[in-house]
Amino acid sequence: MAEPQQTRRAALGLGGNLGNPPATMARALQMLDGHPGIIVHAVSRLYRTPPWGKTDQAWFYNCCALVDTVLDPKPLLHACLETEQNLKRVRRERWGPRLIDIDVLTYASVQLDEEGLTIPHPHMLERAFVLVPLADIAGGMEVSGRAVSEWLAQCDVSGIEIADEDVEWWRGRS
Ligand code: PH2
Ligand code: MG
Ligand code: MG
Repeated sequence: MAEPQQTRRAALGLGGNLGNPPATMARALQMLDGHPGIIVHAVSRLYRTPPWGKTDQAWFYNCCALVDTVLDPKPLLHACLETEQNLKRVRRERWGPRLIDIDVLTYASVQLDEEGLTIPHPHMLERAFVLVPLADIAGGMEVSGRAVSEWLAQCDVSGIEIADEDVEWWRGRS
């Protein structure tokens, strides 16, 4: 008989600033939840966030999710990228360009630095648009030696707004 597969908890960051990001992000979370190896355990509130890095672009919507998964880190990343691609393809064909970004932020207590995948996500601890939603669902989680809420306390959160405070915002939306 096959070994029972171990479930690990991972944190994902989702964002977008083109088209209808809340609908696209909701669809992405539904698709991930529908993956045979992934269960969405918790989703943060939905936020509007000023663009970070390249600032002359539209504001983003951002959220974070905790997932339970039997997938190893690389296959989990591939499931995220596949979800992005499915959504982009559908959107491009039917309603013009839409963008979504799904990043693997953490995976159990794994530290990994491979081509195309670094865990914890290398910029997550400097980015309020990651830490604010992540603190909703995993404020006590240790990342690089400190709790998410401690990293957040050091971070500039100016401009960030709650767009939907119902943590079920992603269910039943298309
Ligand atoms: N993603 C980026 C670059 N800048 N800024 C915000 N507010 N939210 C994002 O998701 C974001 C960003 C590249 O992944
Ligand atoms: Mg990103
Ligand atoms: Mg990405």
